[in-house]
Amino acid sequence: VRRAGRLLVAAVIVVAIVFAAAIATASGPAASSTTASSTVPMGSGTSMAVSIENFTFVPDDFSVSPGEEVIVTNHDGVTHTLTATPGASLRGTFNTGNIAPGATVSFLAPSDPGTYAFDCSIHNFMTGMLIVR
Ligand SMILES: [Cu+2]
Repeated sequence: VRRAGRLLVAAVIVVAIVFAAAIATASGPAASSTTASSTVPMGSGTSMAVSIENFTFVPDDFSVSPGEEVIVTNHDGVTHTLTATPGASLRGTFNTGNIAPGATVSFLAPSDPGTYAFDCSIHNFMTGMLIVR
């Protein structure tokens, strides 16, 4: 009877070990997927929409995350650009190039936090400020 009891205890221990291993295995993938989502670059999955209307950037002052996509749509009948002002910053630059009437162009914000002045390289009186948080 004692021997059967010891065998039962041993069997329970084995079952407990196998069960614990199964739990550890099951929680493994969940833990690694959490790690993967935290390594997604900042700004990914989000974007900032900017319009150009009546020779004005709307909004003309906005904040984005480092590397966030900025989508610029030109609603005017003439070509515009959204271009980092030359010399405004040594940390990064951006330029949509020419945006034809009705067209949409996107670019990625600089990765270094700071304030970046921009204008339309065709109409320098069109100005704005991009802030990377
Ligand atoms: Cu312009």
